[in-house]
Amino acid sequence: MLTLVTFSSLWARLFAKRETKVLILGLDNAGKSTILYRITMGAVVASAPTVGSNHEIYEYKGVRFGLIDLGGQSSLRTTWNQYFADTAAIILVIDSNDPSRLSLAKAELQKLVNAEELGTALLLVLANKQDLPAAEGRLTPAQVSEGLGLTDLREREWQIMGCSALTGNGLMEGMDWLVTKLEQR
Ligand SMILES: Nc1nc2c(ncn2[C@@H]2O[C@H](COP(=O)(O)OP(=O)(O)O)[C@@H](O)[C@H]2O)c(=O)[nH]1
Ligand SMILES: [Mg+2]
Repeated sequence: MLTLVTFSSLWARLFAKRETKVLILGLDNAGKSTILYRITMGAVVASAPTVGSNHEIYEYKGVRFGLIDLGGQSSLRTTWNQYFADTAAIILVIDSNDPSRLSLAKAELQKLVNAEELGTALLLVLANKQDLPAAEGRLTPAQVSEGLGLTDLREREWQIMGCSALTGNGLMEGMDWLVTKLEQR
């Protein structure tokens, strides 16, 4: 009996579907943790600023995603590269309602696209907080794209999607793009 149990757990480990590693990155307060839990639990989960990382497994359209949300405060951003190996995709979350820090986000994006350890990882940019009123300064996805200089990116497959972690709008469209692109690889 004991051998049987041991054998079956070994079997499970050998044949468990490999995780497709996705890093959720962005400045602090962009909405990374809210997006992680909206996607994986379908709900808004109140979260304190992330120290370290949150790791969730999420099965979607046959892909076993390992979603890793890393803390975005400046002291933590320097540790991001420890997670780069074997990354299939990066979800870069932007606070569309924080235009004054868009250039800082662009600088972080430049570091990401120049990081050799990231290889050919896909880049999904989520222009988050689209539920907030444009009249009060919230940028459109096109404005976020322009501010980040996305069209200047060479040799990286990218997509930008407007979304709201509060309503859920746009998030699954982003995941669909990832699944489609991963299937082509
Ligand atoms: N209005 C609005 N607020 C959001 C949205 N996403 C996140 N927030 C809020 O932004 C704050 C920071 O979110 P959090 O997920 O902790 O950001 P993180 O530091 O990137 O992990 C929280 O108060 C969230 O409730 C969104 O789509 N719309
Ligand atoms: Mg967080």
